[in-house]
Amino acid sequence: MESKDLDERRARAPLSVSARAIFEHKGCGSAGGSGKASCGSSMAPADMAPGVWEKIKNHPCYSEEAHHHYARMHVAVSPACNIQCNYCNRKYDCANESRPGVVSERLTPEQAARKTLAVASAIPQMTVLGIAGPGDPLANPEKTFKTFELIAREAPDIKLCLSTNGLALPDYVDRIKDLNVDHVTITINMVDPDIGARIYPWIYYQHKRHTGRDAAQILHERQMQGLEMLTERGILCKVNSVMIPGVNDRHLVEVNKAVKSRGAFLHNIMPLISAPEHGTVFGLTGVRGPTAQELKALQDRCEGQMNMMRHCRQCRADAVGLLGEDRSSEFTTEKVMESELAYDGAARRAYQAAVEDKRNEKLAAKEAELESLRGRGADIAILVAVATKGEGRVNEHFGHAKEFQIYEVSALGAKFVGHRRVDLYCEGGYGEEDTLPTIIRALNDCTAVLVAKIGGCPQATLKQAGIEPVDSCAHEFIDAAAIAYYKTYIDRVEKGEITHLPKGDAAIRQGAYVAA
Ligand code: CLF
Ligand code: SF4
Repeated sequence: MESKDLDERRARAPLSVSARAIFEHKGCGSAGGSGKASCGSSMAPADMAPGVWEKIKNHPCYSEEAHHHYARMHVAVSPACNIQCNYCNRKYDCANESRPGVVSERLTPEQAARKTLAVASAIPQMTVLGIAGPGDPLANPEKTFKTFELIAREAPDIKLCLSTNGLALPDYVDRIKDLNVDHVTITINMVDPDIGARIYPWIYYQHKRHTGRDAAQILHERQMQGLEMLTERGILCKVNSVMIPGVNDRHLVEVNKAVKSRGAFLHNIMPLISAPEHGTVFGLTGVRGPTAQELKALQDRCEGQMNMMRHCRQCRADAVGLLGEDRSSEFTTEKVMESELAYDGAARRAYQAAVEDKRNEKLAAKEAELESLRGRGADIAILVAVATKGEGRVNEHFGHAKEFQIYEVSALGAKFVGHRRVDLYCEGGYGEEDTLPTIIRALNDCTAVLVAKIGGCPQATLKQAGIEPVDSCAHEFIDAAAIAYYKTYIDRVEKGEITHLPKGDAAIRQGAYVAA
């Protein structure tokens, strides 16, 4: 009840100008297929404040379309945590941003700054430096802020980003603002302390351990306060929520409303990854993760309210590269300390200008395909899976894909709705027949899979499973290829060659990701 009162008071409170600009932006998903520019294009949407667009356009997490082109890196400088989540095992990274079962290499702030410069030299499209673990960055404030200070001085073009459980956030908002940290993620899994007590066994706050409902109440109030303080200062806030079936799955709609009313820009609902071998309370007590369709249904339900992020890869605390790829093994401390730094701001700007040209080319291709789609297939929506290694193109072989991107295609166009991690089909040049069933389970709700190339054997097995393999669009832009496939699908339905049938559900891979 206390929480509800707090909610109502906050909902009535006036929003700052920047918070209102965010609040009033109706969401990327709603504009996706209309043909007008959205968060998914390289031009500012008509309904978004230009200042907000400047902050998100090259951020791979805040803009879905940017994540095909721009990379982020994390530095693991924050080992300690001030709370306990039932989906976390402290042997590993913070599962608020990382999948359980992943261990990152711990760095000092000086090592972290050197690593950032090394990565910025080698990967000119790396635009964002995030601190997201392995514990909570604000439970390690000196290490976190020292790292940001060093990077702001040495590489001012890199955006700074922070992810926190929010408990200590109100104490550090002014420091975050002073350091020009434009993006802060808060993991908020509940606004009802009774539900919170099922997720958080304890928190450590003001030199005291709190447990049960009391702990969840404090955490909730600190999270809401921190979110409001950030949005009042014009700092973009993303909220991560872990969807825990049977615990907070229905409740996350309330969370969505509460964070939207406080000016959060983006909501990222992530699946619980839960298996006994992770050693977490949820894993050991049989709390399962959601299926792909359960996750999508919840994200769809919240999408009318605000921008939903669906491309999160729950990446490790030392992740490097495009979302979905992991180049952290190329930048170990040993390699970074030995490497010659060649940070060149002008070269980075030139590279990024070329990336923007490609983005605009991609947008033009999508618009052209969309135009040819007008009025077709009004009530048919299908999912297609895509094998890609970046640049928004169908450019990966079926057997080399570690994940497939999922697009929902309808008369409104193609919309990114998620991704599915899979085990590699092709190892050492040979197809692993054992992995095919797991790939099919991950793509079971898809009508087709668009790939750059695919062998005869997996083609036959996919067809038997009702998933059409398509390699005729190799190296084309994804949106345009997906729309083109949709048109051929509708043609065949209209001619009576095939029958459009609803598809089943699909599985989200529960194993911890291991970098290749
Ligand atoms: Fe890192 Fe997080 Fe910043 Fe992105 S990740 S701190 S906002 S730069 Fe992104 Fe990775 Fe998902 Fe995080 S895909 S886990 S949402
Ligand atoms: Fe683990 Fe992160 Fe939760 Fe801390 S906040 S207990 S590190 S998941």
